[in-house]
Amino acid sequence: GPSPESPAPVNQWLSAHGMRFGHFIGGQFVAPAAGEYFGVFNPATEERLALVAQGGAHDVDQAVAAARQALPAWAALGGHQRARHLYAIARHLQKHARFLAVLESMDNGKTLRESRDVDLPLAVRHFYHHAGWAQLLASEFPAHEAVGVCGQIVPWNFPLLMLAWKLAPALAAGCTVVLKPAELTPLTAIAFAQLCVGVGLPAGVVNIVTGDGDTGAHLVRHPEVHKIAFTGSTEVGRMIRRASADSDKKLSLELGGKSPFIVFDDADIDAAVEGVVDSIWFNQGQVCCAGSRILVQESIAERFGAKLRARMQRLRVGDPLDKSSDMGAIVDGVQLQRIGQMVAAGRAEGLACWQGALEPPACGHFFPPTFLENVPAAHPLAQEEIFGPVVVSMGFRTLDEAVALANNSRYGLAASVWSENVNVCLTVAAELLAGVVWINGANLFDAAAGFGGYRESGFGREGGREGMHEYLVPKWLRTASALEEP
Ligand code: TXE
Repeated sequence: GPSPESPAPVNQWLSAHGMRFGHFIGGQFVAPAAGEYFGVFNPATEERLALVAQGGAHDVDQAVAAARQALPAWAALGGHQRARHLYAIARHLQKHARFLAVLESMDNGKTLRESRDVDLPLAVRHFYHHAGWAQLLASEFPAHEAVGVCGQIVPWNFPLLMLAWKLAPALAAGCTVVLKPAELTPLTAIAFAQLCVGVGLPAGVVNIVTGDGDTGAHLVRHPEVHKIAFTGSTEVGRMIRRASADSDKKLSLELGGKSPFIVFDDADIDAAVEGVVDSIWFNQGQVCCAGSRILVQESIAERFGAKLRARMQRLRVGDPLDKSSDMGAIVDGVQLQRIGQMVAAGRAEGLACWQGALEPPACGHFFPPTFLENVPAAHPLAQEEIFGPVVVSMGFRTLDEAVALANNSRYGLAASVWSENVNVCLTVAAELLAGVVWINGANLFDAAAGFGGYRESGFGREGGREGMHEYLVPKWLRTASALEEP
């Protein structure tokens, strides 16, 4: 088979920076005020990759000050000039795509096949798409202005892609940004900061402050930040709502999910089984819109289960840089333990549990593809986000029962419907409480489509026209005119 991708270019880059990185503020890398750093590890090897600055209140203040200073000129530049910057960013991401994909896989544990074929192309596409919105701003959003300085907080599951989802619309709208990457995976954001220097983005337009939840909390509380965009856990999303309730901040939250994957008896079963692979074993299941709850019509449940179990056995879990790996590592030991505990609890209760092969690796945080069959609808495994490669299934008889089961969740991010009958698909889609419904497919993303949730999956949309609204404020402008007087 193909030989594993070499980590050498990434190791050279890390060494060239003494394996230590400061914050990116006002166009420069600066040491953290308190002098504190934290370790960032490769989840597949458990090696320490680098030390990264722990952001404190002073660092956040400096970054917000830089973003404020850069705001008037960036907003005044106009959509056409800003579009040139967004195109330049997109081109440079493409130029460095291979390096960034390897860096992402080493930092996060996702397979290189995914970082190379999914994360990087989608991130690039997001900047190209939003360069288009920057150019159309004057005609499509004539009476709007940029919301101002934005604080953006991203999770560890798609570090660079979530950065792109946050930055591209903000920059297109004319906002300046302080972005905080997740503490587990800050390295592609740091590489992105270097890229901003390389393309000549004006200093202070993008600032990156690394750190943990406390760093994020400083950003959320900062009085000069006009908007917070957050992707992460529902718990932290709630804390952010509370922390910003007595401010004038605009807020968008993209939170957890327990998305249903509904298979009717007339579905193409083989295609649906492949759909499950894309749905829950993509990115080790660490996907907010993962189809983690299979609802399968009872008449085909047994056949479907057998095919799924057979397919699971063929998934290869291993070195993320090996192009023949289907699944890589879980992001860290804490997440691995959480996933293991939830599955063990289900097993102990006697739930049927199937797992794919996993050759015990010498080190690293790996978990096999896992399928728990016939899980009761109210069971924690069927209600709580596991955020790992674990799917549960349950049976249904009628279309109405499928809809009721699908909507029996505190979440409402995504849903997937499998049937060869278009009427069934459209009827079900109309009744699902979900921000996106995929028909005979799963995890299909489009920079032009607003992505976001119902219910406790959050509010606000990222992508497309709806996403632009999150970074713009409408302003009605009129001049008193004698002609209009009665
Ligand atoms: O998320 P957190 P964690 C879910 C998933 C996972 C669980 C825990 O179920 O198992 O969350 O993951 C920053 N104020 N998702 O702990 O803590 C934090 O530093 C401001 C779903 O990693 O929500 C990071 O940058 N910011 C999800 C970001 O928030 C704070 C993706 C997300 O971290 C903060 C990730 C605070 N008080 C996890 N506390 C999805 N929907 O995609 C933390 N942060």
